[in-house]
Amino acid sequence: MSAQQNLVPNSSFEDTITCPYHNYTINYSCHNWYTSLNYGSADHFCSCSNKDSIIFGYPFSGVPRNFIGSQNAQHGNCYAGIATYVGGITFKEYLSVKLIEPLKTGAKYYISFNISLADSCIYAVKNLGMLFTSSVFNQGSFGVPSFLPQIKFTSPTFYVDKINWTLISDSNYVANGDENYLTIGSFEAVPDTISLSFPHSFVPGIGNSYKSAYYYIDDVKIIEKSPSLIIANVFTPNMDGINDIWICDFSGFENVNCLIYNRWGNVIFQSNKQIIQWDGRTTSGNECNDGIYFYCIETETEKYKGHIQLIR
Ligand SMILES: [Ca+2]
Repeated sequence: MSAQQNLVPNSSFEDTITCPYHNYTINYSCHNWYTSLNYGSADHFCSCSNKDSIIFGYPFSGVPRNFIGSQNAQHGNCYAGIATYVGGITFKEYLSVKLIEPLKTGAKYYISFNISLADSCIYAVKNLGMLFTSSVFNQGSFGVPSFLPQIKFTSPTFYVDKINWTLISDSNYVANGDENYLTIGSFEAVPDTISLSFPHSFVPGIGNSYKSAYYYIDDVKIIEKSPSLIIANVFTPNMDGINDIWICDFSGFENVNCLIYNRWGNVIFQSNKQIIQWDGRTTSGNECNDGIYFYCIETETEKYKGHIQLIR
């Protein structure tokens, strides 16, 4: 299997040009990422941002505390943020990046990012989108662009969580092959919104920022799904040196959980290794009998289920 490379560079916003500063946009402080400068601009937040102007006693662009709320990074010390809606005016911000390589025509991709609604916001949206473009995305001078995102993420209950990070994902995107740049944001002219009462964690936002649906964003992933993973369905653990071990190579995946069940549905073996090796014994070391066993292997992007015939 080829390595499951994330095609999003600097995917957790940790690689900084300089610490984010309140007068700057993400373009000035974060490698790879950019935002259209002639309208709203995506922001960058990092825990290193201590030279910043102080708002309510905290750095404007800091982590966890910043001008619009308080949030620890989902990963590392930095994240990004965009306004998807601001009440009463036409205003949107977009977060863009050039992919490490273009997506492949016909290939299937797992796509995900994490969001958290900023604490001071009194609105939340339920639709977010991801737009792929062949050339640099430019919002132009319009608040609401006429771009149709290839992927729409819709929450049945609005994205209201201000405490935790919410994982947003799509595991079935089939590429056209002209996807060089990705842009995250709200692509509806007038998004569906819900009004929120201030929660206990309320922190004041500056200016009109609290009248917005402003989301922190962290850990953006685009990973090609493996179409041709072959998992053996028979092995012969009789110590004759031939096919004695059932091996599955999941190297490249970050998280692997393999469970093997007997025909009564009991887990008899478990592995979190990227190269799974089962020698036909239970986790406690007892030899398993001839017969059919069942595997379930879950990774961060995929789930495989099937059966294995054990022959001694
Ligand atoms: Ca991060």
